[in-house]
Amino acid sequence: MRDAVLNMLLDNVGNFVSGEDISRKLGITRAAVWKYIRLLQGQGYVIESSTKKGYCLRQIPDILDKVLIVHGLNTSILGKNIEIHSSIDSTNARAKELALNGACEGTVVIADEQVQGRGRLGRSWVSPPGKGIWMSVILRPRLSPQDVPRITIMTAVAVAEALKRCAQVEVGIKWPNDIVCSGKKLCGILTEVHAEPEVIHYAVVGIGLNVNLSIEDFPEDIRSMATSLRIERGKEFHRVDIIKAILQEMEKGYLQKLDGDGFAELLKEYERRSVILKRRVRVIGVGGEFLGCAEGFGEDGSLMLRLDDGSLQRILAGDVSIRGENGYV
Ligand code: BTX
Repeated sequence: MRDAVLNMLLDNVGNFVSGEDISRKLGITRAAVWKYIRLLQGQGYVIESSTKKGYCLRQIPDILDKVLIVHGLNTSILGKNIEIHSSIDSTNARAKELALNGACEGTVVIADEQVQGRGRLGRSWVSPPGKGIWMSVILRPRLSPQDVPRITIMTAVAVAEALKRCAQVEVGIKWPNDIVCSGKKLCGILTEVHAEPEVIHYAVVGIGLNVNLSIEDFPEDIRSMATSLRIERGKEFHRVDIIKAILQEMEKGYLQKLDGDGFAELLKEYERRSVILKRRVRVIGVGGEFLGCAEGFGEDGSLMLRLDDGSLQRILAGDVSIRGENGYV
């Protein structure tokens, strides 16, 4: 019932809704309406109340409230099932568990805090409470397993588009899985799949986006290479607005851009935003380290690297890190 009251207020943000209308529509007493209004106020919603006019939602807090995410979310798959945690080990770990147990495609797991947020290759992802988007999406793509990197590419472009729309920020993409701003890491994407040679059972796409972190929120050893929207734009953002925009952009990409002409178009967009294309980069992999010029990206999401001896090397995203010749980018 609290959610229904909130939905009515959200349908009329900035305008009064009478207590009588709410009580009639929801079939509850005026006293019960007042009880839910008090509850919402206690959760940070600024609701003006007037004995004559009723209730008016004036301000929405930056909290991960499922009602806020679902309200006006015009997707058909992504976000139809949403699980929100105040604290969790890792949203990717939880999403994988759900996917294994048959959770539907488009299930989203979001946490206010992760205590064991994970990056690639066993690295950790700093995910303090209340300040970032730590989210994982379950997909069941009909792609061949070797094309899985396309999902990371699609997600990177979707996040970039969402950030342009919601935070007026132009970000770059650093192959294979980073979103960068001012040469620093703003967001990381971790795509994990459960597949057999011919078929993908599920993919879990984890997105870690630093929204309202200040520099002190990052451990000292990554301060020189990490950033947040707040640091870049000098103001705070509502995480829910960005979550919705990401889900909408991701769904568009998922349905239209993972194969055929759609993917060719997506790759162009990816290349336009790439911060390594036509630049010399250092590739650090299990087999060692080498330098070359990033010439382009393959249909399978691999990096084409021109080595100094003139040969072209195809690098798969899985197990490498990329650095600029002299630093992170
Ligand atoms: P990555 O392996 O490319 O990056 C991890 C590295 O980035 C770390 O070793 C550290 O140097 C640096 N780093 C750690 N935390 C942050 C941060 N908050 N901002 C900037 N740099 C950082 C990137 O892996 C993929 C990260 C995905 C995170 C999401 S969050 C939701 C989901 N759940 C989960 O456990 N992981 C994903």
